[in-house]
Amino acid sequence: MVKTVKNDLLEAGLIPNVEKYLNGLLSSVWIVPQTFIYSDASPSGCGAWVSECAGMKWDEIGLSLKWLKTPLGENSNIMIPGHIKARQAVYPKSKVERFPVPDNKVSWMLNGRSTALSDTQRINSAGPVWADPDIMQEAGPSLKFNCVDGNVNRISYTGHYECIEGIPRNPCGRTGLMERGTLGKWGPNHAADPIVTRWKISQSGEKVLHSCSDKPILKFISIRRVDSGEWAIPGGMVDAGEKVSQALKREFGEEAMNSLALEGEKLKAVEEAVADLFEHGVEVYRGYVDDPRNTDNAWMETMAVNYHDDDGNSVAKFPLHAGDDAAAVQWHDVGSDIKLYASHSSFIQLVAERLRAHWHL
Ligand code: RP5
Repeated sequence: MVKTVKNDLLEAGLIPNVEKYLNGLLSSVWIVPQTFIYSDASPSGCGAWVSECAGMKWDEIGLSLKWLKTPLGENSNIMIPGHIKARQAVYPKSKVERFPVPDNKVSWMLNGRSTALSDTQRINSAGPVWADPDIMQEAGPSLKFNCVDGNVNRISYTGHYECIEGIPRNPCGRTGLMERGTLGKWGPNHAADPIVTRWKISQSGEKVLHSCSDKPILKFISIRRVDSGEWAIPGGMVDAGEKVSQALKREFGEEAMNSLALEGEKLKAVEEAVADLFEHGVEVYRGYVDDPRNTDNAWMETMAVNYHDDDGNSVAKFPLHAGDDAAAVQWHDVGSDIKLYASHSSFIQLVAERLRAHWHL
């Protein structure tokens, strides 16, 4: 069975290193840069999922295997876990419980269920102002998906997504919860994640090498989120009509340098420092985010960009002050044991790979 699917994929010219993934690296649902999303639990469960797909045409299988692009290219071995935090039992900031979705029921191809909300459970349905209207109601307004709708970008980095009776469907499959949740938009919600890095330097001015990997240790700027208390990249939503490059700068300024509380000369100095640093970024990821707020009909996507200060002359001197929805801000060693929000750990791993820095052993 595995062979059948594998051959289909290879014939379609889609998965050059499929062998590796089918032979042991799979666990749960993964987004593999430049390769695919695969819905399965484990190498041993792989056969079960593949059996259920046996006999399906490539197009049908393609509904649960989706292509994503990252600039790191297909030589990257890094797999970005998709759809694990987006299935956590209790929906954030609520008492609503998701219907449990085991790994082999994530795919829309297979029968499964999600929790339908009652009126009292509905989260954010009556607002706030930046949120979409309720399109679930019979006479509800219709929105235009898979395109730029007014000044709202409803195009997904993952490609064309399905809409069933006008309601968009999560391209990574079932989450156990219907509707929009606390996200503002039905369908993709676009964010921008600036990953600001520098090397860890010893007192004598040398790069600090990790004692086991012998690779230099990177540091990155992280914020503690007010909502979940988790450490995260200082990213945020791209506003309607805003360019991603602007959102990257704005979010970093607001969350890591508290620019919203500054004015006059101080604000100007911060804006100039951020503008200088953000002149030369390298995109490391664009695509789906495994965010705990995701639902069957609304999900996070992001573009993550690395701004690396190689000689430590600019970023290291930044006056960091937490602001907006950040409770704290600090430099963290890449590869340390802190757990990061959503898929952020995978984005940091992409940066570590790019800069040949130490990552977890
Ligand atoms: C994550 O949520 C993105 O990666 C980004 O960091 C963040 C944006 O949401 P807010 O911080 O604006 O809540 O999925």
